[in-house]
Amino acid sequence: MTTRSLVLLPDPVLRQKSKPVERVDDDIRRFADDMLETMYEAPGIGLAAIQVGEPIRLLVMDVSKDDEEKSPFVLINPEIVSTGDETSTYEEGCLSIPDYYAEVERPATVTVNYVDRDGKQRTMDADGILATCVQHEIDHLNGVLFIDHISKLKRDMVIRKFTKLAKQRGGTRL
Ligand code: K1U
Ligand code: ZN
Repeated sequence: MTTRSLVLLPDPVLRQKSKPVERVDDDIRRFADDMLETMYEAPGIGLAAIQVGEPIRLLVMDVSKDDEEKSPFVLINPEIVSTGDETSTYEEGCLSIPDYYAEVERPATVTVNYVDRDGKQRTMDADGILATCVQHEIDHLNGVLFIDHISKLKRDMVIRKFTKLAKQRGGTRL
């Protein structure tokens, strides 16, 4: 397994809409394993393929706590098929926008259809942080960032800050 470089704001790659995965084969499984390793190393609780520069509809998540057994998920071609009526607000972060956090309100429960790493069609009923995380990651597959859910004033400030940092660093890869 290998870790991959993370794509950072304001890289335009993050605004691409990712394409469906046509076939779940060994290459995709290897890529999913690299994604999990990259997420654990960061560390993070989720990661979408576009965040490592691959515009395909694949994401990984593990919201287990440090003192719990690992609980990795690989979701290929995920689709939100329903959301509950209640909302919840969570302070979100993003590995592509390091060290910036903001409260985002989203549906508290979601049902997601997806294909797993064995190519099997599955359904996930998510609540709590898992529901927040899967919505954040599916947003990434559509070129949407969590800062798109906050005020324009705050968003513009964050984009300005990361544009300046990218110029100092000489790029948008970490
Ligand atoms: O998609 C990403 O950029 C990963 C992101 C996922 C996420 C976090 C919070 C709410 C929704 C989605 C992260 O993992 S940021 C890092 C983080 O939240 C974290 C890191 C270590 C331990 C616990 C949380
Ligand atoms: Zn993110």
